[in-house]
Amino acid sequence: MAILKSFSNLEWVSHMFSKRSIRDTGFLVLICVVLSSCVGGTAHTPLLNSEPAADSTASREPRSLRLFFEALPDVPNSSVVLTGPAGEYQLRGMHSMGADDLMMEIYQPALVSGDYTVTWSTIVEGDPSVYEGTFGFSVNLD
Ligand SMILES: [Cu+2]
Repeated sequence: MAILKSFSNLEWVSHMFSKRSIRDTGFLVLICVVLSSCVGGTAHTPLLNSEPAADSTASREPRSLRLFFEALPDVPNSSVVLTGPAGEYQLRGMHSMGADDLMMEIYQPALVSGDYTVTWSTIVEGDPSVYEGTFGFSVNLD
């Protein structure tokens, strides 16, 4: 699976072609299969879970965000933006707890009832691709 994932990087594939290092038709077939799975269908995402969870409704004010991936995310090459009723929220202290996660504090302002959107971007260990995505959650403090 790790080998398949690294083949999904188009730059890497064209690099391989330019080096003329492909002599095995089986290898070519493999690349075609991998490329077609990238072009069509739903894009792969390494995001497995989050706190708050996607599409969930929190009844208490969330004070942190945590995103769980299928491999260790690279903190310096990651970004997370939280938007909601007050616009963009200030996050601070992004780190990993070592559980293939990104964790950060929701600094200010405090979250009130409403709908929120998390927009993230990251690179995970063993995969040169830059992944990004969006999910939403709600807060209902009533
Ligand atoms: Cu933490």
